[in-house]
Amino acid sequence: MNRLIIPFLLILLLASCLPATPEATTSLGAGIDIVGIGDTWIDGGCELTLGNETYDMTTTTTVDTAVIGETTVIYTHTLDDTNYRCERIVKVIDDTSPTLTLLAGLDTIAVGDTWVDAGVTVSDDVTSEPLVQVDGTVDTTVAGTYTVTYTATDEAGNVATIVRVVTVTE
Ligand SMILES: [Ca+2]
Repeated sequence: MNRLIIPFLLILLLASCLPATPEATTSLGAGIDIVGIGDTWIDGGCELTLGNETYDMTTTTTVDTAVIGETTVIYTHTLDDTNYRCERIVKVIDDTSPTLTLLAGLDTIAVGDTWVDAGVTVSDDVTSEPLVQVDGTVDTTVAGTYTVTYTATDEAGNVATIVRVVTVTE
């Protein structure tokens, strides 16, 4: 009987002496993960927690904020021959509206004269030719004040508007 119990107790004793493997967790630090093109990306880093110890993970990924797109930043840390990994996605977006400028025109006319829309110039930091929509009509047969609204939209959906005031006099 004892011959069986003693090895069993020995095994129990040995098992309780083995160090428990601590649970590994990684946590992303707060950072700015959506950044406007040309702006600075602030890396919040990633921390590895192993039991009661924390380690700063490192990365060799670079984020090019001059280019629209998505980058997966990979953080790693090697400890006791184990490689730990953590990642975050950084998006570089166009968050700037196009710039609209009114071109000078003859915007005060007499009833019966012809009004010619001088138009606008438009530019954008990313979209080469943003779409420009023109709203508003000028009735040159009726005296009054009219507005013409130009709306420019870049490929990212950023919108800018500018208004031209046209006066038709008696
Ligand atoms: Ca833009």
